[in-house]
Amino acid sequence: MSRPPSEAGTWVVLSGGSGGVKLAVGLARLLGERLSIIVNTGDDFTHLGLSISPDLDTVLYALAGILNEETGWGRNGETWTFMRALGELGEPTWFKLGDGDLATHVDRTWRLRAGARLTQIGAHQATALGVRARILPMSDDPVRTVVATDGGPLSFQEYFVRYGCRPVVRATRFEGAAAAQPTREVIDALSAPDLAGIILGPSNPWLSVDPILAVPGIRDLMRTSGAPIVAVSPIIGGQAVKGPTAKIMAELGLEPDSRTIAQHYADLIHGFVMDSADQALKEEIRLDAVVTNTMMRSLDDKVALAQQCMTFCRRLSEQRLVGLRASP
Ligand code: GDP
Ligand code: FO1
Repeated sequence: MSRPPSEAGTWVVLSGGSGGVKLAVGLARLLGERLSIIVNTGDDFTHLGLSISPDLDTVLYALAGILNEETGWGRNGETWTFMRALGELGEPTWFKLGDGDLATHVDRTWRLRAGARLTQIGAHQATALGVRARILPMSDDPVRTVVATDGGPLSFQEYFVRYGCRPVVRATRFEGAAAAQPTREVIDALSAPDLAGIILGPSNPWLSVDPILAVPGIRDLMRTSGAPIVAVSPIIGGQAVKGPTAKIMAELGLEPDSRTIAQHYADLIHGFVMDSADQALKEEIRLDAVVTNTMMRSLDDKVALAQQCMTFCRRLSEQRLVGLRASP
């Protein structure tokens, strides 16, 4: 596969566990260790005594090239002896932990209990699996996404996995966020003097990006970084590529389209990337917008979209410099 020339400087992408991960894979191909991925930890939970961080796992496996691309979570070539034995003991089996995947959670759990920070454990696992990009949990403090549904509040994994996103969502809240702190690593990534751009991946704004932005300080760090901020729409032609984003938007009384996504981020971003299928909506977006293929099926698609986002950021930076020079 041909590799387009990468741009200078360091870059940050914000990601959940699906659309954002695909873009992160493309960016990592171009940038290696010059990329920091700030990952949602609102989906984290303790299950069977194990500390599970699903989005960190998915980013780690995807960048290490061992993600199960069919499910979009877990490792490829996985075996399930542990789950079968767990079922024989009458224990809950709704959340599936493959034998290889189990090692990630056991490693995380004992290291946390020994006093390590989630960030340090992520770095250790990334290095062990040969990942050069920096995978950064949004915080080392616990933040837990709670989904308020018609049937009452549900923890995120109950809503998402146990009940298959079927309950009607009325609101989301991020427990612990107000007291959480961004890590030193996140602060450093967002205040790097050579930061060239910040990209909000095409993740679910309400379930994956908002928890990151809810950590006090992160929005301000983004704004004061001086770097261009662009968001990629996770909605294509009024539908989510995967998962409940469009369903949740409708349940929250919002039009499930790219325009609504742009509005959601309008006070934070400088530019918006939307799919060619939504060309007709471009004029209604009150932001500088790039229309392109955002459907990432192949590695080439991921790298191409990553390159487009970087070129867009570069253009936004240059425009701002020209604007500054032109102002009296
Ligand atoms: P989650 O943590 O599993 O919910 O994953 P994310 O929040 O990172 O991503 C969910 C969103 O990814 C959904 O809204 C999808 O529409 C979007 N998505 C998945 N694949 C693609 C893709 O190839 N292109 C775009 N534009 N969005 C995608
Ligand atoms: N998603 C499922 O739909 N079913 C599962 O049994 C499941 C297990 C699982 C184990 C480890 C892990 O890291 C992720 C896992 N996921 C599973 C994915 C996951 O919980 C969700 O896709 C995310 O939280 C949303 O990003």
